[in-house]
Amino acid sequence: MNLLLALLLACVASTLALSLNTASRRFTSGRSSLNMMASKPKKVFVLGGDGFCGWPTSLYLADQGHEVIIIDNLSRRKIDIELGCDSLTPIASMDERVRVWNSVSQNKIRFKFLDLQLNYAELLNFIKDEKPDTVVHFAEQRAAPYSMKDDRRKRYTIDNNVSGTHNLLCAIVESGQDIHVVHLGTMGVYGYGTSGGEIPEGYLDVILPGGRPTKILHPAYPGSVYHLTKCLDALVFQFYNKNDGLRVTDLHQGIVWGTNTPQTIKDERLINRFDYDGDYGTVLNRFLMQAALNIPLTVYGTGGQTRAFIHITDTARCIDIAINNPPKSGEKVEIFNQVAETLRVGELAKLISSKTGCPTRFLENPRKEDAENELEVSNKKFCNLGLNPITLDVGLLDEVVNIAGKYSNRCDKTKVLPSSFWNKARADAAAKDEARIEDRK
Ligand code: NAD
Ligand code: USQ
Repeated sequence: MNLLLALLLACVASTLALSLNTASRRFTSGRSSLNMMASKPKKVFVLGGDGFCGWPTSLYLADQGHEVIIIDNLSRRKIDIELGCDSLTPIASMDERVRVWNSVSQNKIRFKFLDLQLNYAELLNFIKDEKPDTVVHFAEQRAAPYSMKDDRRKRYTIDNNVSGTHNLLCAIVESGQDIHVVHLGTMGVYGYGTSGGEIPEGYLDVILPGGRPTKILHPAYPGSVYHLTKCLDALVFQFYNKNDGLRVTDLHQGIVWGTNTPQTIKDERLINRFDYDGDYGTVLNRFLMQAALNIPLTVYGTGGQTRAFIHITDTARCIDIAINNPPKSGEKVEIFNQVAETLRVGELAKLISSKTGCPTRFLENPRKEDAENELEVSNKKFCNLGLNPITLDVGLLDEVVNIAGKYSNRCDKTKVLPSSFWNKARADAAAKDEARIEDRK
């Protein structure tokens, strides 16, 4: 590690020491402090359990006593190869991950290779054979920039995500079993304009023409093909819930940050993935990694977009809460906003820059999005069920900076700038962008 990096790490660690004391206490808090209802352990399929959210969640659920079976087609690892990029952290193969976990934990997990979009018959048979109580569904192409890269990736994202979700619901109905589906949706279904008030959890009370009061799904306003798939998923859930009485919880999650959890730190071979590239890296983890490597922070446009955030540890806790609090038979789709707080991108950059001395650079925005927005979000349902979310003030920023510093030799700096553009005008503007041209010199 070079001297500059060592100084940066020391600076971040000391500035945040106070907050981290509080955070680390909460980092290890157990099940009883969270769930108001003590529930019996369940058999849980985790679709997409090899991914950034799915892997730590699978281990957390296993630690809570659930019987976990991961299903994944390992497509995320194939996309790394396709993009010539890799997780900043050296993730072990799926077989090794499972073997190591089963050697350090009493709560064994299993893995099945299966493509949710392409292997319908195998999925149906597996559901019939294993009879899970709950299916947690993470298995989608989740990067907005990748979904906007070109026509091939747009079509892949729609086919993979919408067909995968539909196959799952169709197979559950066909199996005749009463299985609770917990789906990872996104805050992006609401859109990122100014909401003009607090965004409720999924539904709006409206008055139809003629004065009739009713409750409708919040209008969908996607900002990318990826976000569009989550809006389409929501209609698939509504239909199967209405038609077949399927019990579904849709979690509208904000941007996830952090890397490891108390489970993934048990052995280095359990380490979680860390995406930092322009397609899959998300904003807060990217800024922290850039600060650790002294790469100027990449703020798009004015940095005026406000987004919702949640720490990876809370992602896993929220899923456990959702599993333990399923909707009752006959109830409509349950929707939770899975967020801890909202933060403006430019303010985040300013905060990290002031703590680390890392400069900021403003890039032409590769996305078609408002220059700025206000975002207020209700997260009352999870809080009422016992979640006390980690926020940035008491967050685990140094964990990410330390991880980024430790594996800095694995960073390919040519992959940091954004390389997917929402339309031709955005691509043309980027080609003339002085901040990018400077980088190429
Ligand atoms: P990820 O790409 O790291 O993981 C997704 C996993 O699903 C991968 O392991 C991939 O191989 C698998 N997969 C994809 N298509 C599949 C298919 N057809 N069959 C079987 N497996 C398949 O993504 P992530 O960051 O862990 O996100 C998980 C879910 O959470 C996604 O649905 C995403 O939309 C949602 N989400 C993520 C974030 C975030 O910040 N990461 C925020 C909000 C919501
Ligand atoms: N941004 C920058 N600089 C960067 C990266 C991003 O300024 O280097 C800006 C973007 O322009 C955007 C905001 O930061 O305004 C968020 O971008 P992001 O890439 O962190 O998040 P997003 O594309 O919205 O997608 C991520 C996950 C997705 C999830 C979503 C939750 O990849 O799976 O659904 O967060 S949410 O944003 O709440 O919809």
